[in-house]
Amino acid sequence: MFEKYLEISEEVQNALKNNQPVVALESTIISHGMPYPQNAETALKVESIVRENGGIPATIAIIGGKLKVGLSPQEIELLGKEGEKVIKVSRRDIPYIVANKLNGATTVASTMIIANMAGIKIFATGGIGGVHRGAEHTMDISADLQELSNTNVAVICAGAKSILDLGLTLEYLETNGVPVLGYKTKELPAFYTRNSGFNLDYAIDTPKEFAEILNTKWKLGLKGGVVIANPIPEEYSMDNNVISKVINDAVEEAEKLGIKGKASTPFLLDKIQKLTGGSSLEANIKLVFNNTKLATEIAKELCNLK
Ligand code: PSU
Ligand code: MN
Repeated sequence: MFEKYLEISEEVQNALKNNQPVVALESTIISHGMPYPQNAETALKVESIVRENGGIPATIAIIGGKLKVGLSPQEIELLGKEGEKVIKVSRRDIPYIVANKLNGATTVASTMIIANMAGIKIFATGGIGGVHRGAEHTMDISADLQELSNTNVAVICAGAKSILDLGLTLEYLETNGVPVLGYKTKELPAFYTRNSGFNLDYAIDTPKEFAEILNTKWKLGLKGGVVIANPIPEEYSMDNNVISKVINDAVEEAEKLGIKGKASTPFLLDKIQKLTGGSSLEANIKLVFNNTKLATEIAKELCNLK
């Protein structure tokens, strides 16, 4: 059915066939999450981190209407260079972009969908979308959360930025039956910082234990994803007061300008990077590397269980 729209690179196909660990990677983070050239450089470095740790990277995007799993360095460079000109694609955007043979940068939600079609279970990124502050009025809730409740892919992230209402995000995930598991922590990390003040139920100490939980969930037929929350390494974490102030200013400005819908998250990310003079970008890059390494380790353990 969907196969005619899907294009999996030969390397990724072979890896999947031979039960080798494959790690999915998203492309909205490239086109809309970071400035050029750091975006493309980071995406390429992330791929090499997967390889160094014994896995095969599968960066996902829509290119000329094809759901592509495993991009060439040229395609990654294109997504980085074109930046905001590449359409940000979440679940609802896929049909239009594919039917019109366009390029699209995939969010966590749409990357999960395509990874699942390809048979990839582990996906590394920076942060997930969530329930936005003020969502009780705007109803701005990322489609990422809905996808996590439906699609069997684990997302390794550094929690979520406090551009979101982290408490409501956790409530939403709980309602939808999505496990949120901390790596060696019982506190939801807040992306730039290791702490958020919100408790998690379970701290998991090893990649093997994560793999066992994932395997169990899916063997039981409990559909949906898992959020694996991996705190930013201490040495790269930002000062909580500094980053909270910047985020508050960014959220206030977005409200003043009436930024809404899919433009909201990219606007806030860009504003934060500008207001911190690049130090947040550095933290962002480092935490993505950290998540990539953990994701690869979990992918390896999951292969061992099969
Ligand atoms: N949060 C980040 N960096 C990102 C994103 C979120 O810290 O790059 C991107 C991801 O692709 C995520 C998307 O899936 O933004 C969420 O967008 P929205 O809130 O419009 O669903
Ligand atoms: Mn939204």
